[in-house]
Amino acid sequence: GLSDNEWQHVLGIWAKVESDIPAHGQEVMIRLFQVHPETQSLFAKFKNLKTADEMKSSDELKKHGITVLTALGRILKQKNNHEQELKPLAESHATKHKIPVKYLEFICEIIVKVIAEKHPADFGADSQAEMRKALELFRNSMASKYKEFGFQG
Ligand code: MNH
Repeated sequence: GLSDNEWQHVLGIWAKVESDIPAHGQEVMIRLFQVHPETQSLFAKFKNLKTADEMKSSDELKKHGITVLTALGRILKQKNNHEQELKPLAESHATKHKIPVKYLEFICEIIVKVIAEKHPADFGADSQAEMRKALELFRNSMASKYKEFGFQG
């Protein structure tokens, strides 16, 4: 897990994300689909969105970005004890959406990049490393829960 100090930094950065969850979420989803187009095909409801402009004007996509970052924020706030909070998410992503761990890696890296672009003054190399560590913890827990749900991920 992370130290108290590392969590304090991670949650301090997350507070900046929370200053505008819709904009951060929208940017994360659009970037995910543009950098890793194969991820878009897993979303029945977003398959039809072709250009970045179409993505930008989709209320559904904006709403989904909010859903994702809100859920992730709730998990981060549990620090090293996220089991209860994470379990339903792992279950749906393992058994219903069938999202490979690799794609979780993609989105986590994009989240770090988007925060870095939006908050360059507050999110230097050390903070980025701490955020990566927190997201790695999240991913590792997702991966081990996936296996409990019979999905190799
Ligand atoms: Mn994801 C639905 C959170 C990464 C594909 N996701 C949801 C929901 C939440 C959520 C919350 C709605 C409740 C549920 O179905 O469990 N998702 C996350 C978080 C991350 C995440 C916190 C990582 C961070 N999700 C991903 C990735 C993909 C993906 C990566 C695919 C590449 N998620 C989905 C799909 C749905 C979904 C597909 C269902 C969308 C819908 O049709 O409403």
